[in-house]
Amino acid sequence: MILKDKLAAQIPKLREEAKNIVSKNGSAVIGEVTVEQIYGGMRGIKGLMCDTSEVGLDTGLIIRGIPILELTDKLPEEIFYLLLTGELPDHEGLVDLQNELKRRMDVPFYVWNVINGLPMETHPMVMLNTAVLVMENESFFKKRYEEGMPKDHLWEPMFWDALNLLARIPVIAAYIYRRKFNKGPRINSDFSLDWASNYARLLGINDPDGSFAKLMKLYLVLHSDHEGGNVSAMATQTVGSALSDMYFAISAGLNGLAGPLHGLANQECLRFILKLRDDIGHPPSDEEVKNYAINLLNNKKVISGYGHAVLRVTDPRFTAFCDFGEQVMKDDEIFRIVRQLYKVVPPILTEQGKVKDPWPNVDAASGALLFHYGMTEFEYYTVLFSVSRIIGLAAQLVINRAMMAPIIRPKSVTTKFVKNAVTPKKEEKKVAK
Ligand code: HAX
Repeated sequence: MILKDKLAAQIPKLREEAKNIVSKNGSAVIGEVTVEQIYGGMRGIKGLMCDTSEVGLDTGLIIRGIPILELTDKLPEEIFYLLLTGELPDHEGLVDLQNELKRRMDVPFYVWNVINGLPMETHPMVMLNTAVLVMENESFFKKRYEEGMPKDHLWEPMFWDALNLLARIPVIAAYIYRRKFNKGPRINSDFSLDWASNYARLLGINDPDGSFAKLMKLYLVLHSDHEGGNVSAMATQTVGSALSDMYFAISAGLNGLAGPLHGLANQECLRFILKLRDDIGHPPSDEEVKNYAINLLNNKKVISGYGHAVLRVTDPRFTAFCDFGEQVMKDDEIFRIVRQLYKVVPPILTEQGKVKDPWPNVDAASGALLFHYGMTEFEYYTVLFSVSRIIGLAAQLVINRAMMAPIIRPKSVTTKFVKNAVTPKKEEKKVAK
């Protein structure tokens, strides 16, 4: 397979490069850790390797050197290829990858049984994660590891696990949507379609002009990766570093993505916009939106969709969604509120002075666009995010095994240790006098 051969050809050079960097500069200091960082979720500590993408404070997501706004016309499959190899595929490479995914789309029957056995009240993220975990018995990685495959080859079964999971995940996710929200029976795949367009078809959303499929392509590209330190990426890579297989590792990441400060924020964000609309009771003026936001902050609530642990500018992914909205649904009432919030919230958060990033993140716009197409079940939105993010999580897992990355095991410290570390020693006290 073209993608796998390309990766196989790159790996020896990458390993050599990493080995040289460490042997020549192993003790070089590239950062320091402050007490504030230890107590503050390790924010800003440089302690993880991730070459698939980076998130600059003032640039947002850059995938393998290409800003995300230059990738909005690409297919998610192309992004997977790019994440793994650092290059976009040519036509042959893309078709080869698409054919591999199509060959692997069949979902084992027991997955349907397991999903069907869950209570209807189950959150769609639990359905998705259960389906991922239950397929663990099929892991090539696990089988090869148990057979004693040497460490330097283990990336290969991880790669095949990634393809299987990527191929199946839209089929499973679409079924979850249809079952959970009584949308009718499962729809069959159309093998002539690309990965995202087929997912759009399987969801069964009415799409006479094909713009919902376009939104799906954009959505699945924009959420695909966000470097290595976010909750889902770090959870996935930590679990993977114990040589747990792809299914265990991705499942760990999805559990993190299901948190309201991370992937669940898109559900919370639309809930917030709909409540704003209902509470105000008519199409709101900018002033009314502003007062509503101020009132929320006064009541110690967060404004969903605003702020970011790393970014300090408007998230370019928000910009990409807004551009799409401007073209397709300029006068939609919910999309209008998204634009009003963008106008009034950043100055309020800036004035409040507490928030480090007063700008919108990716979740501030995505839900409004989905809502426009009648996908009003916002509990499902994090599943969409997951389908996309699995592209990046899987690529990172393959690369980390290719690089034979060691088990992740940072050192924790106690309060006593911190107190001792910040108390001047006797000699220092004397000098200070
Ligand atoms: N509204 C109100 N207050 C906010 C805020 C917001 N949107 N964003 C941050 N703050 C507050 C924090 O709660 C914190 O308050 P305390 O000191 O009282 O605890 C203070 O401002 C400083 O926080 P920060 O350093 O600026 O932000 P963090 O790195 O701690 O947190 C979050 C980043 C994204 C979690 C945060 O901005 C937030 O809760 N935003 C709203 C939820 C959201 O949109 N999440 C989606 C993020 C994107 C993502 O990962 N998607 O998957």
